Amino acid sequence: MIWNPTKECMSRDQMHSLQSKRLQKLVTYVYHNVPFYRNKMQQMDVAPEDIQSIDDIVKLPFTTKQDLRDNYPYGLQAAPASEIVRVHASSGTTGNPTIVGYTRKDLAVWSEVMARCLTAYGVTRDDTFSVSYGYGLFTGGLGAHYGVENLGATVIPTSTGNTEKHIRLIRDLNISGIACTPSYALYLAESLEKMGLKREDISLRIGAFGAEPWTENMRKEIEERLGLKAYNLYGLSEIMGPGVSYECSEQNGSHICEDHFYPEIINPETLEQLPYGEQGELVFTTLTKEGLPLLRYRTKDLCTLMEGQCACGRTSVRMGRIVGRSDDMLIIRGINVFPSQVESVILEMQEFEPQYMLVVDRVNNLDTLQVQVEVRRDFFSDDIGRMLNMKKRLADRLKSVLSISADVKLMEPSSIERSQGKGKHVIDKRILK
Ligand code: DLL
Repeated sequence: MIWNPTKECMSRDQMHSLQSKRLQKLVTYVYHNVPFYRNKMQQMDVAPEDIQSIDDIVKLPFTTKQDLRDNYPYGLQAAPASEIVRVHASSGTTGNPTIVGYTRKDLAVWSEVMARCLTAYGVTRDDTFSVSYGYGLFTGGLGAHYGVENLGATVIPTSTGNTEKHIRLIRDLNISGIACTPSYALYLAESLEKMGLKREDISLRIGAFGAEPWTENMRKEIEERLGLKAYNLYGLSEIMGPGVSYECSEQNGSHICEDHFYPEIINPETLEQLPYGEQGELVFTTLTKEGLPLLRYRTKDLCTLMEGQCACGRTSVRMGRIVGRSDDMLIIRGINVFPSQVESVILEMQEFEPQYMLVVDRVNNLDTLQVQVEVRRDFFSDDIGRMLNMKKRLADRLKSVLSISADVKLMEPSSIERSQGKGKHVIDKRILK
């Protein structure tokens, strides 16, 4: 099923002309309503009339998270305060949070794009859907919530916390779909097992997972343990929240809601646009947003874009999995390492739980990487020979994938802290020193 075939299956020519029209309108809007953009455009000697088609987007300035922080709280907001009906704030460990105001129309677009996602996953009005992203300033909870309601399925706003009660509701209310982070899905699976329940005791069939990077191996693990089909859901607060892109039944990349969010991939060093198929930093322009419209927002997310009609019938550009964020990328002894590479290796081996932590340090001016990983209960033993062998096999495999050696530390079952929101997988002591 397709929620909005007119928009999701539009010909490329029609999409190009719709995007062009919307970009022209957007540029005029921000030029007149956001001094930050007017100044930037004047410095670059670009006027709204110079933007005739979506291809002219390269003439426009980029926006960064730092720009949002520098203009905290409302400096980049384009709509008057009286038009803003909701505010979310993005998480951030340092500096000012990013404040995102939505007009009534923005919220309507958001629940429209979320309904597209859920429909692509196979959710129907007959489903009962648990939203277990955090409700509050984080966009995950309310964003998914209104999408489920718009589609007409039943929403259960479980949020995070109280996992046992949640599992009882999943069982007793025949909850068939769930939206949460992949980390929380695993935590749920573990809690289910601890309660002595099996996946056959519940009837989850669809999962909408996102808000953090996850791998194909993680998908298999979650599907296996919860007995559902796991789909990718991508988004970010600055652009809207969840619903920017979604997987369909083909699961060959995530379809971008391109009529609202125009994607580009750039080389993060030179800032030049890269062709489809090349990996780089993902950039979005919000084509229809009123509250906080952004030109060429640099997400820091690294991935590729793909063109071409999908077997599902949708024509939109798709994005590959996020391999990591440029600010997640660790540089260890000069080599780029992403936590997702480690996750993938760990999950290839049946001995390990998908629970791991990368501890990076600098000893005598040399970077060190320790990979702490939990051994599954069935494989944990006091047979030292067996444990050493397991450790060596993981270390060898990590070395061949990462091109640097890592010290593997085998951890007891349930010893690494679980997350109900976005998982934490890195401790970089070099920064703390
Ligand atoms: O995480 C919005 C969201 C909520 C998306 C629920 C999906 C589901 P932020 O907190 O602003 O917003 O974080 C955005 O999270 O730039 C990516 O680095 C990462 N991210 C989000 N979805 C995915 C995904 C929400 N499916 C940042 N795969 C983004 C990988 C993701 N990374």
